[in-house]
Order: sequence, then structure tokens, then C-alpha cells
Amino acid sequence: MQMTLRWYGSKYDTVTLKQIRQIPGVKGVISTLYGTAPGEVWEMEDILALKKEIEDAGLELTGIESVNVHDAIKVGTPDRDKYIDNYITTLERLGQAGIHMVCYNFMPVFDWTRTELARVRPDGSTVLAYTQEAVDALNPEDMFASISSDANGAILPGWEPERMEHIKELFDMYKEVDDEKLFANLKYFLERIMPVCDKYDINMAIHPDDPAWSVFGLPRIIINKENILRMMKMVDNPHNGVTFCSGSYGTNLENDLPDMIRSLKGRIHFAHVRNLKFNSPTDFEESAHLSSDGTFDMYEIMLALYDIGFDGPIRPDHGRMIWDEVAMPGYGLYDRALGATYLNGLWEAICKSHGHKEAL
Ligand code: DNO
Repeated sequence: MQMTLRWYGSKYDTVTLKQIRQIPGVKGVISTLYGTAPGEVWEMEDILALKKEIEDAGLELTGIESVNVHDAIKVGTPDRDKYIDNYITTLERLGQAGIHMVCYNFMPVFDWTRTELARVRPDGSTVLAYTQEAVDALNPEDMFASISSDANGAILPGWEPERMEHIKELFDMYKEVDDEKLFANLKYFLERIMPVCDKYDINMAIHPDDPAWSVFGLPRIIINKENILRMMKMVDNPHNGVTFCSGSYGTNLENDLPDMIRSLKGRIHFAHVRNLKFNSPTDFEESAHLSSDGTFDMYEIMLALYDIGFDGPIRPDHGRMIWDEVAMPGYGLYDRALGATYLNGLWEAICKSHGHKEAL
């Protein structure tokens, strides 16, 4: 297992590489060229500069989160091949730069959705939260306005202002797209990119839809075990894999997280591990990582990863805002560092109790 932290780049992140380097057990970062738009080809010199900056700080660039997929590909418009060609060029360059894991998502219009970015918990920390009632009462534009006013000045992934300016057009594009069509478009995309992934040994790790159900009437397919196994089978290549995100699949309490992990043996290329606290099945908040602070048994999740021989990159996920930190909601330093340390502790205990001399 390679413990990492997500890092948005020195231009966008409040957390520095030096700080990340000082978290015990964190060897690498998962990063991206945050300023690029979906569909754009990544320049080799930008990729190499990012890699060098990270390596100069004593860390490694363990993978990319994300190379975003253009909506033309998700919708399947006549010009999608142009954007897939661009995606392939970007993958080729990442492969040449020695990157072997790319996280992406296939969510229409939005990336993840939350209704509050700073809900106050009893201990005074603030966290991201979601209630279905709030989504049902809002239209997407209002939601964007309320989200951006709480973002501590940060640009949230998938909620970029330029994108939100076109939100009506984006919704129009998806009018004819249902779950089946989205599956077909994902298949088409994967079949086209698999040869370059095979050539450079790039593991593609699709991120689940968050929350794991339809929002604002848009189709959502990466939501449960059945659908994810369907996706694995429809393009049956080991490079076609998943980001197992406990906090996203876990939004639906019917998803049995350890069971899902076990069913994905060999196909989990990246893990996001965090906890959620449910107040009702449609009202949850992002708690601390610790099992007793939320609803999930984090030991069971880590044990399932151990049982399938998971040896890829993992990261603590969204952290609470604590100790007066001001950062991108979910992506401050302190609580993610606590999360990494806790997950490393669970992992060491699991490895040693299975007869290993040290954590694997
Ligand atoms: C949220 C993240 C997502 C994720 C993308 C992957 O905090 O987990 O934004 O990076 O869905 O493309």
C-alpha cells in the first residue's frame, strides 16, 4: 500500500509539499494540472515540471487525479473522437513520464455534490454535508451559488465557474442520455483508450458517482456493485479498474463496502478511504476518519483491502476543518494528516496480526 495525499499544485493548494513530506508514512502525492480544462491536451513540459517539483520536495508523483473527461465523450456527440484523441495523447505523455495510475470520473455535468461545505459538528469542526431535502429544494444554479460562497475562495473540482456559466447548455446536452446510453459511451471511451493504457501500463481508476444516485435528474451509473462489475466485464482489461472511494459508495447505505472491495480483487487501482456519519439515510456529514466518529467500520474496510492483496496508492479523503485552518473544504492539512496516520496504524496492525514483520 502506498499512502499518499491529494495535492492540487502550488498555485492552487494551501498545503505545501514540505508539510506533506512531514506526515509520517506519506511517500507520494496524487496531483493534476488543475488549470487544464476537460478535453485539453496536457503539455509534456507541464507534466514534467509538476513531477520535478514534487520529486525535488522528496516525494513522488504517485498518480493523477484527475484527467477529466469532456462532456462530449460522456454524451457521445459526433465530435467525441476528437476529445478522445486528445485524452489518448495526454495518457501517452503521462505514460512517457512514468505515471501509471489515472483517476477520472464519468459523472454528467457535476463532479461530487454536497449541499453544505461547512456544517458545524459538536466538536466545533466544520465538514462537508449532504441532505436530499436541500437538493430537492434547489435548482443547480442556486446550488452553485451557495457552494461557491462557502468555498474559502478555492475553486472546487468539478464546480469551476467557467463550467457553471454553461450549466443550462450542459443540462441540455444530457437530455437524451439515460443510464444505458451513458454505459455505452463509457464502453466506447474505454475501448478506445485501452491500447495506450496497455502500452504504457496505465491503470485507469474510475471514481464513483458521489452521492451514489441520480441528482437533478441526471443519469449516474458508477453507484453500486452490480454496475461496477458490469463495467469491469464490458471492457475486460486489467487496466480498466476503479478508485474505491468508501465515502462515495458509502453514501448509499445498501452498499456493503467490504463486500464490494472483495468483489473487485485485482481491479482496485486507487483507494480513497474516509468515513461518513449518517443522521438519516438522506442526511450525512463527513466525519473524522476514525470508526467511532462515523457510521463505517474502517477496520473492516482496511481488512478487505488487505485480503485482496491491495498494493496500490491510497489516500485519506476529505478532512474536517479543524484547528482554525482555512483551506479548500475537505482538503486542508490537519485532518487529512490525522486520517493518513490512523489508516497507516490500522494497516500496520492488520499486517502484523497476519504474521508480517512490518506493514506491507
Ligand atoms: C472529491 C473527489 C472527486 C474526484 C473526481 C475524480 O473530493 O474525490 O472530485 O477527484 O471525481 O475524477
